[in-house]
Amino acid sequence: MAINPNASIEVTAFRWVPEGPRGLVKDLRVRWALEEAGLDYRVRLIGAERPAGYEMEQPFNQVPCLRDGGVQIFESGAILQYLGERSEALLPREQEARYRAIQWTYAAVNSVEPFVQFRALLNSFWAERDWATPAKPTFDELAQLRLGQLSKRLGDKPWLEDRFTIGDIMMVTVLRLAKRSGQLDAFDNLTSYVKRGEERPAFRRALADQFAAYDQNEPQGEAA
Ligand SMILES: N[C@@H](CCC(=O)N[C@@H](CS)C(=O)NCC(=O)O)C(=O)O
Repeated sequence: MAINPNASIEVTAFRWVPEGPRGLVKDLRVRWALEEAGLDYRVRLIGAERPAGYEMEQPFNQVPCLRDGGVQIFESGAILQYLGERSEALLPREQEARYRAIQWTYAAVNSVEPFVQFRALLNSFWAERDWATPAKPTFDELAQLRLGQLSKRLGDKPWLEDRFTIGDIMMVTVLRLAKRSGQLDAFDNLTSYVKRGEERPAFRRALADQFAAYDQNEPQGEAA
């Protein structure tokens, strides 16, 4: 277990969320990367009432943020890249391979996640809005297009490039959201890719730790 209250690296996470988003909150990406790298870290749990000045750490008042000595960054992609620079287990050292990994983190959050995420929101937070149901086919169509292209590119490879990298951490966590909405049903190789990621011991530890926080805490002003 790499969680260590005295560690220099600190990541923010929610102390409690309702059932729906459990296992999908984006501190999971960072926890997973830290576990893969074998780096010690501590988790700062926050609630609906953000700590004073938190928006100076994360301008959108979201999780995750990372602190490591004098370094303070937000955005899970930037955080994964930072951790990749700390550990070759996450990011190859050779320049071309390094950027091939990094490109997939951008692809995951920019080319795939928007369609998958908005579709998931239409099923949850936005479900009661009168525009939610009519909007679903559009997001499904866009998600299916991107997922089909990704499926073709992955083919029968285990990972996006010739080894596991931060690109896979980002893509698998994005695809887990797609899986929840049934968007992966048509893509056997993407379903297996997600399973391969979820079977990694580091992922399992990260997920268990995220759930442990929710199980140990009660909502404090969060919408239950
Ligand atoms: N682009 C950001 C997104 C972070 C994000 O969406 N965080 C969500 C949890 S998964 C959050 O904090 N939501 C609460 C809010 O927006 O107030 C990243 O990848 O770090």
